[in-house]
Amino acid sequence: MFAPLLVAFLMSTHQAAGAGDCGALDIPTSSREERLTALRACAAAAAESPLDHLINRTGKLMAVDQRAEGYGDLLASWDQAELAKPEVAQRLVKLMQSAETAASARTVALRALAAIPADRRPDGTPPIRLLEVEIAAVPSGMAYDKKEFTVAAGTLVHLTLKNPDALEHNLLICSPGSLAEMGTAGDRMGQTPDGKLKEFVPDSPKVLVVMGLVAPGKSKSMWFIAPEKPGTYPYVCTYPSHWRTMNGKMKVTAPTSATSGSDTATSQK
Ligand SMILES: [Cu+2]
Repeated sequence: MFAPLLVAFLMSTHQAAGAGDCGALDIPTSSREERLTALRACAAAAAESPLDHLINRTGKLMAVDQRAEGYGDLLASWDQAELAKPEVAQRLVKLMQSAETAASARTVALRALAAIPADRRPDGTPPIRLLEVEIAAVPSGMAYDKKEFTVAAGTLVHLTLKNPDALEHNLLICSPGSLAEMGTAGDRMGQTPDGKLKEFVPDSPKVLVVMGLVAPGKSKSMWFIAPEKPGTYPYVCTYPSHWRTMNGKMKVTAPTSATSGSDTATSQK
């Protein structure tokens, strides 16, 4: 359901780009300064403080939403003292824990909470687990260099995809058991006129995390929260015909109670 929304959103932001004021906040390529300027304009128009306005907008993000990266970058770099104010920090906890909040919004909220020193977060905020993962396309290999990685449920993951190959590649994390289904869905999109525009991301609730196409020689990073349910979640490039060899496994384990009390950060590079 989100792929058409994503395309509609991208088209609307391109149209809004010329309008100045508010639009730059939602444009994936905006710099931090451009986003901040846009946020102040949006917030003034809504008669809210910039921070309140940003948190309000975060609550309205969709499950998979390209705006989340920009919102998360802004919030995570916000003045720590403002984020740590009890009313602000509690809103972030509520956003992160609410069943009504979309996955993208929960990720933005957790990134912001991680930016607050642990001893200044609201009582009851669980310790935050952070994992850095780096995956690269193998040049001329039609494969990722990393065939699997392991993460505890609920971990905040920062994933980077490097592409030193001559072809474009994406990376989707999908529901357990759906590798072939998502791969063949990507193949079919290669035969439709708007497949490329949708970055070959199948329109399916089984697509949980989306890293859009990365051009040759480029890299992209994104944030997401590892699923709560332990299991093996395939990751795959859905550029037509790549999926059979260009895939791997994200193994989600039950969270360990050993980490209670303090944050943990690990890296799988
Ligand atoms: Cu690929």
